[in-house]
Amino acid sequence: MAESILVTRPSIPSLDEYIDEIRDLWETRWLTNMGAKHQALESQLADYLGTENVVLFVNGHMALELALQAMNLNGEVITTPYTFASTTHAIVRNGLTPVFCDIDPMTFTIDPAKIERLITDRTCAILPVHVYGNICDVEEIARIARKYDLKVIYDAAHAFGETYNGKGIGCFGDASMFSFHSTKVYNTIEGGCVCHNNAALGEALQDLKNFGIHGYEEVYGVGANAKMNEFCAAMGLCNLRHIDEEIHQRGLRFERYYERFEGIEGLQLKQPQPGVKYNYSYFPLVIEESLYGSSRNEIQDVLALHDINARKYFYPITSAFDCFHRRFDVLKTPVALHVSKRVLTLPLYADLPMDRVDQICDLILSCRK
Ligand code: T4K
Repeated sequence: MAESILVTRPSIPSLDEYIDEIRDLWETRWLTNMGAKHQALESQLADYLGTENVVLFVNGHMALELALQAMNLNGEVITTPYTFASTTHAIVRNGLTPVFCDIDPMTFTIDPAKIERLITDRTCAILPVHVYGNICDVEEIARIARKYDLKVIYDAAHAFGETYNGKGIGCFGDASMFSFHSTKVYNTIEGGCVCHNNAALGEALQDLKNFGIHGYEEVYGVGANAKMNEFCAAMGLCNLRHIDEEIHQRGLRFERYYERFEGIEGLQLKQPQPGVKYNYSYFPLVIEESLYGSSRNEIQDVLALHDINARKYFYPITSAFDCFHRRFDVLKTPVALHVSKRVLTLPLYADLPMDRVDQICDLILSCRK
């Protein structure tokens, strides 16, 4: 019986490499609170991501939530509903109001042509998502933000290591959040960071992640505890040594899916974007039942019969979540609603055997009618 295939599987270093990396923790007994591994990782990540400053966090969600808090925002934040729960929750948990903008039908990122009509005198920020590692229209978003004096915080959870016109993707906007969750291209078990180039913001982030403490006797702010510990930072140091090979291996599997599905009526594939170095984080497939003959749900069920777990990232759209009790009108973002009902993200990870990629393609192609 073939091994079950999950939508993703974390890459980890050899046990020996990890043990070597954490060995000194047994001597120093410095396990958390911005220790040596934490400091080393912040500096190595700034180099790798090509950004001025990196502030590490316990996970991507807390990084995003505290980045919004650090900016002292009030009012409405224009964002996308086509994302993981974290993006919208970070806004709402800050007491801010999400205003949902529809997405571009090709990239699934926020449609910049629809942003300006949503701006009111309460708008304080735009929170776009580089979903699946598809890069938002950063230039147009910057133009709008300048015109209306809005902050821009990118949810770059899926965009680790990507560049746009040779520039690290974390350099755009006022801040960008990356997730280092186990399911991501690059992981620190749990973890995340905020990239920024603003000293005051950096200080606020440091405060918020450590109770607002400044030394033993001064507490400047009502912060949280969102520090990355040394074991996670050690995993990050190891995984960073292998990240280019990780992305290369993912790319080979991504390309195989692409070759097998390209040009088939009823299947929409993620398109390459000019100027973007992609990280092969996800393989989303948008299935149009009226052209393909089978629906997304039917295909997911066929894969499940073979113990293959493809996922509906992202269904439902966040504005439809039960926790919001129909507060938002999902019909105002018809493209996001349409894509979310048709999308299936296929298994993709560095050591996914190529014959299993072919098996997944064969099963999906066998559903064509
Ligand atoms: N913004 C965006 C756009 C995001 O996508 C995310 C996270 C965030 C913000 C927040 O970042 P973090 O706070 O998470 O750093 C998963 C991940 O938990 C989540 O990080 C990710 N997005 C989201 C897209 O996917 P679930 O609920 O689908 O996870 P789960 O447990 O079903 O795992 C997915 C698959 O991964 C499993 O089928 C098996 C595999 N897996 C998972 C884990 C945890 C493993 O093989 N090993 C593991 O340790 O959310």
